[in-house]
Amino acid sequence: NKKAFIFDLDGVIVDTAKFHFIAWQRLAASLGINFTHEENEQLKGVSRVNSLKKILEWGNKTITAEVFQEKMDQKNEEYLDLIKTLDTSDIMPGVHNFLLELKDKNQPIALGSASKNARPILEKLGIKNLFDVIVDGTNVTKAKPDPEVFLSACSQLGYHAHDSIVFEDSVAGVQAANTAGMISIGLGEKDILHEADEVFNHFTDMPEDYINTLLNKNK
Ligand code: G16
Ligand code: MG
Repeated sequence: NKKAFIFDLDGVIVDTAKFHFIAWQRLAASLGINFTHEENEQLKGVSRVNSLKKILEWGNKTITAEVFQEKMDQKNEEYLDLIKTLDTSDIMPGVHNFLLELKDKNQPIALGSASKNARPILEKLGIKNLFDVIVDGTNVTKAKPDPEVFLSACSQLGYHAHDSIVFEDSVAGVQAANTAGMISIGLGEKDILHEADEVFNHFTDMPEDYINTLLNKNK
């Protein structure tokens, strides 16, 4: 009895949202745009390009293609600087144990992230070797809510979408999983992630033996 377990990165495995927020806020300020926490919520799971497009839209600002590229690079440099000190202690509560339990049960594990920085981040966290397949922002052309990232992950693992389970913290990511026909488990607030099949605040809030429950669950 096996399923493909697919994990989002930012907001599920590690709380990088706060660093994305700081980096985007500085970037927005450099363009004379005020960027709020609420707006940052809407950028969760959204690719770098689409995030900048949205910020410009909210700020009613247009820039040339050249400046757009510069600003993207600037944001990423800032972000990389902020995450320099990430280590094992930054793995979100319960995640490490959950991954080890899956390994113990011989279940296939994949990463499905929009981030182009996913691989170096997993290395910093010391858990890259736990993933059988990694699909990130450098491997896909269509961003969440498009299901491409998750479909690619499950097919690389050799599983059908309906035998796959996605762990997501973003609305766009939950929608991507649902569109793919996968079981969607939301990590975060129930009222925001109401489209998910089930929602928990953290992995530590999952009931005893939840992996077995999932293995017997159908979409
Ligand atoms: C993450 C974050 C997004 C971020 C995106 C791109 O996706 O949730 O906020 O904009 O990656 O990241 P980068 O600029 O590092 O390429 P996910 O899918 O891991 O939640
Ligand atoms: Mg996320």
